[in-house]
Amino acid sequence: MKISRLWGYQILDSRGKPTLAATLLLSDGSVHTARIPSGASTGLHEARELRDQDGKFAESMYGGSSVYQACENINDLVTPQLIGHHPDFFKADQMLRELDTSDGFQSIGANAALAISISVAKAQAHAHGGSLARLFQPEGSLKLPMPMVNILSGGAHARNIIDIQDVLALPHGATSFHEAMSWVSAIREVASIEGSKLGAATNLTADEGGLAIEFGSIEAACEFVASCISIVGLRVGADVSLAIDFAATQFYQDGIYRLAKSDRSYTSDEFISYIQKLITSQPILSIEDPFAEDDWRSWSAFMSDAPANLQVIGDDLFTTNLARLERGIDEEASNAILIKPNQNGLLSSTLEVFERAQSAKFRTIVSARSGETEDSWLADLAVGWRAEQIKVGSTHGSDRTAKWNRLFELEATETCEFSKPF
Ligand code: 2PG
Ligand code: MG
Repeated sequence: MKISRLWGYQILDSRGKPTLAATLLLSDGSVHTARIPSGASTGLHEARELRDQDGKFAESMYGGSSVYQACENINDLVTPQLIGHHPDFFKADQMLRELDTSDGFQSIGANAALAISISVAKAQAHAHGGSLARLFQPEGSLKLPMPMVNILSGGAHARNIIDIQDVLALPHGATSFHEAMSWVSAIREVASIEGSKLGAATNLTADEGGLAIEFGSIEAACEFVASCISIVGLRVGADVSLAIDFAATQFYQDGIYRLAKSDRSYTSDEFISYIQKLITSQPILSIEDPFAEDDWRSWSAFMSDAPANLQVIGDDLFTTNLARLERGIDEEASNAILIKPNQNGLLSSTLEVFERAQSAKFRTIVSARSGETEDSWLADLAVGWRAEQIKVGSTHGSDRTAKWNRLFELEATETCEFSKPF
């Protein structure tokens, strides 16, 4: 089977913002589309998402956020090189690297690059007669990741209504994927009812389908979610624990961590002590980006004294970049990594980062972005790569359920085990 046609074009994401899709037509008439997500709390070291801030498309109705140039890069530069070839994402990625030798796809755009990578991989899976998950793991039982599910949103995803970005539920006591989802779904519904009692407009959701309920402190937000876990009849800490994404780069400036809602400011050393207290006073099993993306010293200092069972995830710290991960391994900056393909730009090099993390015994959490689409390739990657965990936001919003529902589908139709990382 060969590639007959390939189009790059602009679509809308879950925030109503332009993003990019690529549709590939194979010689057997099958069609393979990849839709690309986009972050809000983006890391400084991510590959470049090309938007039309200047150039000939800057005057479009989207006010500089359109991706027409990235689409044109696909249609004019990439498509002619792929037509007539068998779909092979490693080879396509190699061609993209040669086409744009800059760091992070400054020229063609990482959004354009990833759309090619994923659409070619989807077509390749079809040519092999199976799903994208089975492209990576052709035989044997598949492993479904432990879900990490957003209950409360703050930070850049909910007008800073809480100082941190997410309070998530981690159903580590569940014995199957569907049981884990039934637990977090119940917690999300109870949180909505309890939130209304506090006077919050719980019909309005945040960027990832989570609740945007105002809390004056991180502790109050944690206590609220812990109480919701109890209300549904689950054991806090034994069945379900909390995971926090601080997204601390967002509130760090000139050496100071400033929590505006709590009206507190901390130096790096003070913030290390603050986090140490928080994880002992709250049922927290996982923390993400507790320190800013370039505050390496604080990460290592915190890790040298962290409880052995605490998961410490680097997201903006690593930006799914191999060199940054190597530094993190050397400096023992964390023990887990968030894997976001669009931070990297290519499927093959995202896989390389993933495998390096596994070989260093880092936990792996495959993650969606806050701006998402109805595409579900991320779920297939998580399963095909045997990631331990997955984070795609809340249980609300079809941009989110597209991924959960793909995992339900795999659970129902394939022989699967369930990841138990804790
Ligand atoms: C994160 C992600 C997803 P964004 O920080 O982990 O929750 O957010 O896509 O806005 O970077
Ligand atoms: Mg994050």
